[in-house]
Amino acid sequence: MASPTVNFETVTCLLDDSISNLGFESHPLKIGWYNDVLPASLRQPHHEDTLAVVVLSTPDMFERAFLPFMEKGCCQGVSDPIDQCVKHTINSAISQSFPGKKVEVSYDYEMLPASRKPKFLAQTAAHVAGAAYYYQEADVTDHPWGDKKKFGVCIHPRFGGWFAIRALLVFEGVQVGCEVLQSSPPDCVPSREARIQLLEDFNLRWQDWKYRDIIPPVQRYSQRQRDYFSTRPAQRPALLQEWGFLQKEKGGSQLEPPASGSLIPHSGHG
Ligand code: B12
Repeated sequence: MASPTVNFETVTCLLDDSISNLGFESHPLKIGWYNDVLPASLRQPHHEDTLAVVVLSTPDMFERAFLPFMEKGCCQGVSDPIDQCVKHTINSAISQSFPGKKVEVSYDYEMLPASRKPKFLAQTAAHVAGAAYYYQEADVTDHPWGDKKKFGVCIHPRFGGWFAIRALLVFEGVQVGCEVLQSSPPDCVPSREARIQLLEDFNLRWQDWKYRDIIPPVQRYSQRQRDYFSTRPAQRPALLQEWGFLQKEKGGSQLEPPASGSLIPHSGHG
């Protein structure tokens, strides 16, 4: 069977066939849209017309992909279980949907070895793809924080803050024509007051989940998913064992707590 044509219109349909029922969403973009807002040191080393896709996980990912992945005993070694599950899901989807195509994948938890910078800026990618508005300090007129830096946060039009940005897929050699126009992400937090609230909730008290409810979401993380992500990464293997998803093996657990040299300080985040 001939492989299907991959272009801006078809790429997310093809991908969604394998990953949407597992709690993932995909959004196409052109590399130029991403590179245009970044300094040279953070740009993707691809032609501006190259097709890319940003992949998000939705609240369903935990029950539809992660727990079954653990149940099947697919989690091996020391790296973070969520990261392993996301990688496994995306790699399988690529081989199934784009056989023979060269697709370069960068995950949210990966850093460039030389610069120690993230391999891709997940929030910038989600914004330029029109998937989730990236609210930054600069989006608050006359902000009240002086020189105390506030990290920005993306808000999804349906899930509010109840999602994560997992990967950037670059389809090397697939070019997007100039007829494809970029669309802005929905600005679901338009007022200055709500943006201040959002950035303060995200920076000062993200552990209480409140920033995620800045707009009423269609779905939130389940209690079990919240319990998992509220647990420190080093204690998560013990929690999975308690839930019966990891067997204790002689001489140690099947999964050790993530090594301190792990890729990004909080990989496996939600
Ligand atoms: C390093 C990191 C951290 C660090 C530092 C925080 C930070 N933001 O730098 C620590 C460990 C503290 C951290 C903590 C958390 N993090 Co964190 N983190 C990251 C990570 C890996 C890289 C962020 C980074 O270094 N960016 C580099 C800086 C320089 O980028 P920047 O500030 O966006 O600046 C660029 C833009 O402004 C751009 N730009 C300029 N002009 C314009 C104009 C436009 C229109 C646009 C779009 C862009 C743009 O240019 C700048 C660069 O020059 C990302 C995943 C990733 N790969 O991106 C997750 C990520 C940002 N973290 C995330 C989360 C959820 C958290 C936590 C809540 C923990 C958790 N439960 O997972 C906490 C929140 C803590 C807090 N108070 O901020 C989520 C945010 C999701 C969202 N909805 O936005 C991400 C995206 C991970 C994910 N998989 O979803 N994090």
